[in-house]
Amino acid sequence: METETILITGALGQIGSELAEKLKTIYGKENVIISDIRDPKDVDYDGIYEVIDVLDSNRIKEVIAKHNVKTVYHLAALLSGTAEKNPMFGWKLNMDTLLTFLELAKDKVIDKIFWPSSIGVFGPDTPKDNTPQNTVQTPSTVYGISKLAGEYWCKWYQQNHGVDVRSVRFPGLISWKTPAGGGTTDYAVDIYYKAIEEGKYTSFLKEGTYLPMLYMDDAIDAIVQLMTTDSEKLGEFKSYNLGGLSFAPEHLAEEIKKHIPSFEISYEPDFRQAIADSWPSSIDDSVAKADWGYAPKFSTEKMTETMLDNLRVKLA
Ligand code: AKB
Repeated sequence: METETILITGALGQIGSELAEKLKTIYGKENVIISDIRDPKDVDYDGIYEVIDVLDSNRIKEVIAKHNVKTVYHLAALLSGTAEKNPMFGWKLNMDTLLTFLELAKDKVIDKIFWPSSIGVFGPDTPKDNTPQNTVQTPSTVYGISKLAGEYWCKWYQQNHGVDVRSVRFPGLISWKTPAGGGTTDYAVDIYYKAIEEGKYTSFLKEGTYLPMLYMDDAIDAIVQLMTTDSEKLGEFKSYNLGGLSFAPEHLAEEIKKHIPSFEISYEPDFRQAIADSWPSSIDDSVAKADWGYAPKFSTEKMTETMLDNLRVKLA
């Protein structure tokens, strides 16, 4: 693997904390710079940490110059639930910061960008089952609007300035190392914590709410695969649909009961129900499979076992 210096923004979040470990094993600890807004004294990380507020483009340029960064994984963002509560800040954070990195790539300061989009780009008029790569996109959330606009910006910078930017539309991501924060799919992480801590869970989405989901190991493998694929194979910019799992809260409850028979689920849907209802239930990822060999491995059964085994140790 060719050595490159990498910067990850929002690196203390759910994706970043696991991506950083993976990239360190591939590129070496000295070549992976992680950044977030947290004070360094509150950060427990084995490697190079820089404080970056991603809205401060001068600070970004300073860190990029200091470490001669060539590839950026720009993960800092507000998710669907939080952005809906704070729309102006959600728009600013999600859009301005993407444009900062696209401009830096246009000016050849950096060579390559990974930027996550989301199933949030789809909306109530989108076909719900096996949602195709190219289809109607009518997002009804600030988050979804920002991700869809971001996809078009990426395409524009690629077509007009030759920027190498790569992207996937993440479904809900499930992991045990770092809790999710502010998303509509977060129930599928919270349920495992509460199963271990309290033996019961009140879901903020109602029974029968099917959403596309993915276990974090598969998501991290997808990022690495996409970023190491020859750009000729990818062609015109697209943010790739990623499928994997599709389930509703009661299915996770059934799986958890196989390990914790007394586990109980109840339902108190909140404002996130409307967001979930506007999103797909399952995703057609045939384009990602054909273009760069996307191949998720985790089933709901294997994911549940892995989550419970690891959380039992973590929460002990
Ligand atoms: C959210 O729920 O906002 C995210 C997403 C699907 O992009 N997890």
